[in-house]
Order: sequence, then C-alpha cells, then structure tokens
Amino acid sequence: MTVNVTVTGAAGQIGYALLFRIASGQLLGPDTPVRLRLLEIPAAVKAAEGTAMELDDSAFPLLEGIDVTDDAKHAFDGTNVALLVGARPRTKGMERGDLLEANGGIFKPQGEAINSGAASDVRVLVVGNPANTNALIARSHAPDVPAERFTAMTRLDHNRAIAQLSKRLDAAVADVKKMTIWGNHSATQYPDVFHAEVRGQNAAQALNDAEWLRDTFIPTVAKRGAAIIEARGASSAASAASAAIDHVHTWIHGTPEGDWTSMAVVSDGSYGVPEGLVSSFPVVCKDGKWEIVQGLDINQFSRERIDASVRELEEERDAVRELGLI
Ligand code: NAX
Repeated sequence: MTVNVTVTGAAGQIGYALLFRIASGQLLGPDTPVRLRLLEIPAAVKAAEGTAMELDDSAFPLLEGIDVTDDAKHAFDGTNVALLVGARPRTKGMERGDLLEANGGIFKPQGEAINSGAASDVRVLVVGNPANTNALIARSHAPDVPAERFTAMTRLDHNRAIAQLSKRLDAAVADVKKMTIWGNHSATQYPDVFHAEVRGQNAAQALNDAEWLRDTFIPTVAKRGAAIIEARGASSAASAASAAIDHVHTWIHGTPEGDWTSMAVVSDGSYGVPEGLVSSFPVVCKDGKWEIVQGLDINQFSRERIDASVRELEEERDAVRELGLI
C-alpha cells in the first residue's frame, strides 16, 4: 500500500538530501510505494517545486506523486509519516524565549493539522530545532494522536557517537552496539558508552580511559554540529537526513536483536526523567513500536549528566508553558 510521507522545510538543505532517499525507497523499504507532500513557507514554495521537478526527473519507480504546498492542513491530510524538518533558526541577538515562541508558531498549527487530518497510524519525527521541545509543542496540540507517535531526532548524535568510538577503538561501525544518547538534542546531551559494546566487549572497559571519555569523546559528540559548521560553512545536512532515514526505518522495521537505538520519546518517568518530557532514551523497536530499554544501571558519572540535560528540557518546557504554547 502506498505510504504518504510529509516533509516540512522541503526546500531546505536537509530536505534536499532527504527527499531523494525517501523517494528511492530507503525510508520505507524497496517494496513500499510512496507519495510525497512537501510543506514550505510561501516564499520557499517555488524552490520546493524545483526540488519536486528533480524528483520527477529521477524517475523513481516507487514514487507515486508529489504535492507542494504552503498549507499545513493539506500537507498532513492522510499522512502516515511526518518529518518535521522546517523550523525557525536562532538568529543573532535572539533570546531563547523568542526562539521558542517563533517555533511555537510553527509546531502548534502543525500539531493541530496532524491531529485533525493525519492517518490513524501517523508517526512523527521532529528534526527542526529545538527538536525535543518542538515535538512537545506539536504533541500537546494533537490530543487524539497517541503520545508515543511523536518523537524527536537524536539519531544523528547516536551515529556520531558510534563513529567516534569505533575510530578510537579501531573497530568497524558495525561492531559497536548499544550506544545511548540521553536527554536533549543540544550541547547538554549525554552520549553514554557504559552500556555500549564493541566486538562484544563492554566499551567503557575496552576504552579504559576515563579522561578521553570525559574530555574528548563527550564534547566531540555534543559539539559536532558546530565543528561541521566551522569546516563546511553550513550545518550538517546529508548526515542529518541520513539519521532521519535511520530513525524512521528503525522505528518501522525494528532494532536488530542484541542492539538498541536512541530516540527522543515522550517520557513515562523511566530513569527519573519527568513524565511527558520528550527526552532521548535507549529504545528497542519491534512491530512498529518503540519501548524504552529498562533496568540499566546508571552510575554517578552518567546520572549527573543525564540530570543536567533533563533539567534543560524542563526549563524549555516551563518556558513554552509560560508562553502558552503547551
Ligand atoms: P534550512 O534553513 O536549510 O531549511 C529549513 C527550511 O524550513 C527552509 O526552507 C524554510 O523555508 C522552511 N520552513 C521554515 N518554517 C517553515 C514552516 N512553518 N513550514 C514549513 N517549512 C518551513 O535548514 P536545514 O539545514 O534544512 O535544517 C532544518 C532544521 O533541522 C533546523 O532547525 C536545524 O537546526 C535542524 N537540525 C536538527 C538536527 C537534529 O539532529 N535534530 C541536526 C541537523 C539540523 O541542525
């Protein structure tokens, strides 16, 4: 059956890297036809139409149609997978409150449109920053959609952590399992290797280097976005698109046996993360559903870092609450 996929911010740089991979079958698999809805602001509709022309020109056998629109209601009507990439970036001199307010103006109506028009199996991934709190805003305006269908992306951080660890241990990426990102997709995020495994061995033991972990690994992963901007002169785009593909593909098709992934999901209170916050956890996916991995021992080092990132999420939640956005 054809799956309707909505991509917001379709004319942006992540959109440009993402759409061709969706259309080629990498999001949903090689047997699933897809129909795309591209949502943009009016000023960028023409650019999105240009991307749609290129999608046509690629003659993807799985691509059944493309709609470009600036109307959220139309964009989310009947959608099965919604990738919310478009967001208001922080500009010079902008306070956090202004940023949250501007994004509330985007994610509130999008949540409402998803609530009223999306398909009953809709799955939502928020990529646009501040991703966790934007997901919280959208979710709180979609009361008829089960809360677990709203997620935010920390898969890029997860993939970055795997890449850094595998390089350090001279291992293949495929040898690294059970990596975890906790908390917010921001500089406070906590990439946790204490439960990770490399070639079947505990990663923290294999590293045996607390200093590298604290002073190099964690800041490198958390500040990788800034390092990419510094090097490329533009923010991560293809890697972010790749992570978005991974996130949805894993959610639908499942995590491999003996492994898990990281997703920012609505907390049920696990690991002391207040209920309702959209925070990153280790999750396993099966039959199209995610579940937080339970029962992990959290050492003091990890506890402090998880708490710090969760505190930031609470502050963001309180700020959007004060602004009347949730
Ligand atoms: P771009 O500025 O290239 O594109 C954003 C697009 O969104 C623009 O075309 C803009 O017109 C559109 N847009 C703005 N408001 C909209 C609305 N109300 N409805 C529909 N479209 C709208 O940004 P890009 O590099 O593509 O990044 C997109 C978002 O991803 C940013 O918020 C960015 O911060 C975030 N990221 C999140 C990451 C994550 O791991 N969660 C990593 C990568 C990226 O930084």
